[in-house]
Amino acid sequence: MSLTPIGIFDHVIESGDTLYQLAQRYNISLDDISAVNPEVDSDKLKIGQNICIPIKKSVATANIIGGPLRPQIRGIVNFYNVSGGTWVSVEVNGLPPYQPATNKESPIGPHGFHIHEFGNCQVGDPQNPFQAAGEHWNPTNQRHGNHAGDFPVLFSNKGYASMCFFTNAFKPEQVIGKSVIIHLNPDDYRTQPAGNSGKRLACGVIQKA
Ligand SMILES: [Cu+2]
Repeated sequence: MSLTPIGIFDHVIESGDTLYQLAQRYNISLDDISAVNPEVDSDKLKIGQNICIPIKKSVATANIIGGPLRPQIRGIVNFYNVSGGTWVSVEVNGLPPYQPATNKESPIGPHGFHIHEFGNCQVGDPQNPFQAAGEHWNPTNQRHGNHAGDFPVLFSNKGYASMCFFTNAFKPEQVIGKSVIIHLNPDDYRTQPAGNSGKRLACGVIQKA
């Protein structure tokens, strides 16, 4: 994969590809493709040719809302269909202030952030909320750190976090009906099964966009 500006990715033309099919596959219009590929003649596509695909409409989305441990959290996660996997964008407000680790306690932030297996954000026990979301989404039974639902931690900037990243672990349609969870503590990417990332601050059900 070659590097492209944020908001655009490369699709390498394979046998049988047409611009119409690419527009369908990536949930954009033919005009969207033409706008970023002014030189490309749709009747003369060559195998191996690079076509720019603008990232426009997400396939799946989750509205994140804080639970009883941090009610002010609000955020959105979008899942875009890109070549070879999924582009995930997240924006969150209202995260708690950072607190360094002590001998007894993990640091508060950066925040563990994952896809969990069930699309259920019922609070349940207010001291230990969002257990109904289940464990990490781990369809291929990997060790923690390599779960399909393992994401980078969220860095808070005075309560605000924004991040985009690529994963080849799933396509956006596969996570519809699951949930995203933001935790109090960082993920250590080694403790089984959930990375020791502590209580669940916020939850969002992933829905079709
Ligand atoms: Cu989690």
